[in-house]
Amino acid sequence: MRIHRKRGWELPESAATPEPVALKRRSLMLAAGAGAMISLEAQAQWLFGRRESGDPWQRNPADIPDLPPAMRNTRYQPGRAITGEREPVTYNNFYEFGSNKDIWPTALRMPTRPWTVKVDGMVEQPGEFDVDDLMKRIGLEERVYRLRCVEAWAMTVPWTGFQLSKLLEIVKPLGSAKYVRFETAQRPDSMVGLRQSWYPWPHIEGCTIEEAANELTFMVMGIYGKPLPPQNGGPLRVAFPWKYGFKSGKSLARITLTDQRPKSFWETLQGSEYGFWANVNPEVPHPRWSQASERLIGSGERVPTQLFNGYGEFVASLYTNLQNERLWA
Ligand SMILES: Nc1nc2c(c(=O)[nH]1)N[C@H]1C(S)=C(S)[C@@H](COP(=O)(O)O)O[C@H]1N2
Ligand SMILES: [Mo]
Repeated sequence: MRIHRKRGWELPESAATPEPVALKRRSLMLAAGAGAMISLEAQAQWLFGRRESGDPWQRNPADIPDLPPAMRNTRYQPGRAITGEREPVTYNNFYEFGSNKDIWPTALRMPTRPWTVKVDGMVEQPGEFDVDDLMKRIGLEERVYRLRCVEAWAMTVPWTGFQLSKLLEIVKPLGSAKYVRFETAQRPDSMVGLRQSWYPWPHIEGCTIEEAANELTFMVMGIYGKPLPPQNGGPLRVAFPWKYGFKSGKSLARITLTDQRPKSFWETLQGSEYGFWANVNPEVPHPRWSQASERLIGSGERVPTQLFNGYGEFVASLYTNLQNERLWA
């Protein structure tokens, strides 16, 4: 298969944090609880891995199993504070549920289990995978990634998931596969935004096979150690931390390997503003605003935008022979 991974970038196992982050968080809670007289039941809930029943932005723990503890991969350092837990799960872009940022209560009505994702097209071993089986088969890790929306806001988010390349190893892309197409599920019962028929549903996004195989491309199933809620693209979404957020398709139903460059949802809507590559670049303004700085959700602080959102060491080499392409927006 045509997947070239830069082995030289990989760190020895010993460089990763040996401690499951979820457990660490729980023992911190216990330490706090000792002083604050948190009830025994509350402490037991943390010990046994139950989600707080008071997380209104999560579906009922009875519907979705807890995530197994995942170790944080310290190879990816965000270089700024993690955004407070509440913001990333209550400030979202997910047009299938509506075009404002407050869609989380609507999105929570979408059941995310059972859920399968079809992987098809130019692969030796196509299949339809149950997401929980896939997670057990591949294993999970935590990565703290910067997230940069094209609208010039940003967050810093601990995602739990697995590298997309590991799924590609299972399905074995054919030599003819040049692109990967990501298709979001269409669930008209809960996705009320689908009624806005002027949008080109389903939501499609795409990347090259080299981008898909890059070590940064991450399939996300959790956030802050908890199952990924629907508003963030639960149960399974992709994350390209060096690209504008709109490239990261949510609640995926299908992943297709193809020799045709996928035409994305946003490109179809407004190709002059939202192109295929959409790599973050502070020096290339959006037609209607500057991309030189970004606003951090939570603190409200304005910080300079970084080329490739700060991930150039991992991805710049993907683009050296593509000078004629519109790489930035
Ligand atoms: N299916 C689908 N995926 C989507 C979107 C969408 O509207 N529909 N919005 C995108 C945009 S514009 C951004 S910035 C990110 C936001 O992800 P978050 O809500 O987890 O921060 O999701 C992306 N993925
Ligand atoms: Mo976005």
